[in-house]
Amino acid sequence: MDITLVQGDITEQRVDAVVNAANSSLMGGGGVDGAIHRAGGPEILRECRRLRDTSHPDGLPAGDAVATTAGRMPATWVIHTVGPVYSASEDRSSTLASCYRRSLEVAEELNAAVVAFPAVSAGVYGWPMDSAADIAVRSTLAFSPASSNTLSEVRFVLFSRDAYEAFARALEPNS
Ligand code: AR6
Repeated sequence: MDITLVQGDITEQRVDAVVNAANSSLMGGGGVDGAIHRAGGPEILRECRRLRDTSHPDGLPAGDAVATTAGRMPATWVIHTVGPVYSASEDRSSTLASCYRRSLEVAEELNAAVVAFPAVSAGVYGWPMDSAADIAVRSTLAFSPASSNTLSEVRFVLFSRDAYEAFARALEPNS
């Protein structure tokens, strides 16, 4: 499984699944969540509503992940995950690591080969970028795919140059 870095807009990626940094309501929001719903169109929200009406009446807990269509985006699926809000007084790293692990598990269930992640929690949820990048890279490297695994590439798609550089630094010791 290759790990690659791209600076750009995740909604434009030709991948099997894009991961959304959603909130527990699954009803959309700002940041990458807003961009994904805008680019994918109303079909995504329709499926999110269906999930709330069936499997997730109380919403999606932080650290978990669930898939919907990607609507009009080039990708096939959106994997919605909910990052933890950053706290200086409480260590929530394991919840952030769980976002990556659970999203990759869902990607495997979908037989996805290429999955694109944004920097989960590193925007509205306030996680410092260097730490968010470190957790993203480490939890992806620690992921042990099932033997039937189809995953070939995990692509981190970073919106800003600063975010890209933070992820490049996090990857350095492993390159
Ligand atoms: N492509 C790639 N990355 C993006 C894009 C994009 N199109 N747009 C923003 N980013 P955030 P969070 C980057 O705030 O911190 C929402 O309202 C952004 O620059 O999207 O997990 C949800 O509904 C940042 O580096 O997600 C939740 O309420 C990273 O994506 C809440 O925000 C994540 O920033 C989740 O906050």
